[in-house]
Amino acid sequence: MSKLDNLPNLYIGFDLSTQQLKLTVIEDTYQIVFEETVHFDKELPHYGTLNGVISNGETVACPTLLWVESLDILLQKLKTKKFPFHKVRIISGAGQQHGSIYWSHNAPFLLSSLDHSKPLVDQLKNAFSVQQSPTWQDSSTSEQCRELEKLIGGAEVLANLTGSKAYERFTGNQIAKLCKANPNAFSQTSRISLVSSFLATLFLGHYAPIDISDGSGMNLLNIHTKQWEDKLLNICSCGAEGKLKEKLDEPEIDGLKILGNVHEYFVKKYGFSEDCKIIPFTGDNPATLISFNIKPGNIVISLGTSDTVLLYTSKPCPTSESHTLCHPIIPASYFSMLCYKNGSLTREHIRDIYTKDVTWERFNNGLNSSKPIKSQIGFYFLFQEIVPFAKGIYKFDSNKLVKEFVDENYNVRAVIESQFLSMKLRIDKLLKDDDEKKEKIQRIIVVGGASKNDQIVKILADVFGAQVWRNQGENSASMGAAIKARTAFLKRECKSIINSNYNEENFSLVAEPDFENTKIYDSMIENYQELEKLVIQLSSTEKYI
Ligand code: ADP
Ligand code: XUL
Repeated sequence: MSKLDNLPNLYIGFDLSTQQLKLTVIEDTYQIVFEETVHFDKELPHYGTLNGVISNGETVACPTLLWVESLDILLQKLKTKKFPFHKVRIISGAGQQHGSIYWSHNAPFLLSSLDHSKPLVDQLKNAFSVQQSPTWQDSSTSEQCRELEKLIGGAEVLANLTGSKAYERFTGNQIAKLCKANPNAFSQTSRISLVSSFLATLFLGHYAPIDISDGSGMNLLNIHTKQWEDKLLNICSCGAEGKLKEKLDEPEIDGLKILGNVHEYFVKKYGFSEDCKIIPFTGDNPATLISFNIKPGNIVISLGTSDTVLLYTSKPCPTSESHTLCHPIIPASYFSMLCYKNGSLTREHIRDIYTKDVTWERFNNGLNSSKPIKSQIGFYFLFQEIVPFAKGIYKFDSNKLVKEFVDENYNVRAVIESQFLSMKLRIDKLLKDDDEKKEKIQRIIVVGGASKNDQIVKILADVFGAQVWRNQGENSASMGAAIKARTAFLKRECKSIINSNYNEENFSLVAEPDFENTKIYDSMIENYQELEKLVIQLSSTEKYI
């Protein structure tokens, strides 16, 4: 830790993501000085998770105590490495979006009286009214979604109000399911947190508010007034609107607000300063947005467990396929997002079937030794996809549904191309509707686990006909959270809060497009769109699953 000895101030950003808890530490000039992770399946095997979750059909959840325990494990790793906790000025964090945590009526007492001589997990056993937290991969609430859209006047009305039509993973629909299926658990709940505000709560030792950016992923927040919408609370709580409002408390509109000091537990156990501050935690996608300070003409594509696309928008522009979210730190700003459930886990699945030694190297050999073939298109919805709402694996050769491509190795290329064609199709639609963004995409910034793969990233450049860039650091969400912490510190000192991390030197060009390939992809996109419509139909009849 000697490199940290001369630094006066440190800022921590966490990311409680699907498969890991990650931490990024930066110093005053926004340079990353330390990173650490805890991998759930590997380091907490006693919870029995696979890829960070427990799935039961369409229901996908994570034992809440796993997340609690992972925090002590992560901080213990830092302690072992003699991390200078006392230099941390502000902590912020990010979390996988939409997941919900249900605190019991005992929780406020248990949280405030945490004893540093015992692990968090032993002390918070009775702090939850629901033991498994639904996560963003859950798709079990279609019934609640249709009901919500019906009662509010349609999907478009809901999208205009909340930034999104009804989605299975959005927290309002998860709460509606709980109210119906387990009213007892609902009444035993004193507070509902998102994953982000849950982690902030642990650090504060009292409930942290839901920030408006992560709160935009609930189908409950009016993104214009930035308040909970009573009609939606009513529908999602089986009529117990007032009770739900109490359990959610006011959303926090100031993403840089000091919520309080770190709880004594962390001071005594790890050596944080008593004066270390906690600010609101936000969703992983809003935090990623912060870390890149996106301008018009730039988009961020995250290739993690989920694949997401983030676009700057000057005004809210809800569509039936994208999400509009409030900006996490700039008041009156918004951003647009696309989210795909079939990201890295689906790529891994195809890798494991079609490469003999199950490595990314072998997968990349498959990419290198093939070229785009206009007539071969695949759709790989191993999990219930969000955009489009479809499930199953479908392959087409010259527009005919086939069991397998002539060369089965083509699947490796097709799974990558198909995802990027889908993104391109939808981004073009979003850009067409926004005056400020009519200009062409100039730069794509890639982040997330699969962004390390140069061959995958090369196909991205070809599909979009644009340069692809990467920046320093592994984890953009925890980095964004750390920048948020640093920004809050500057704000306290009344200094400029311009994000000075957005520094060209931090970025490197990783792929240039080959325009010959771009022409082929451009010529495929119309056909792709038609075949996708067919796939949606086939998927709804479940004929080919
Ligand atoms: P999370 O969404 O949980 O934050 P990450 O962004 O760290 O996760 O992404 C994890 C995923 O990254 C893994 O599931 C793995 O499939 C993928 N990944 C890691 N390295 C590579 C690689 N070289 N090529 C393709 N995918 C990779
Ligand atoms: C976004 C979404 C995912 C999670 C993954 O809507 O569901 O990107 O945030 O962590």
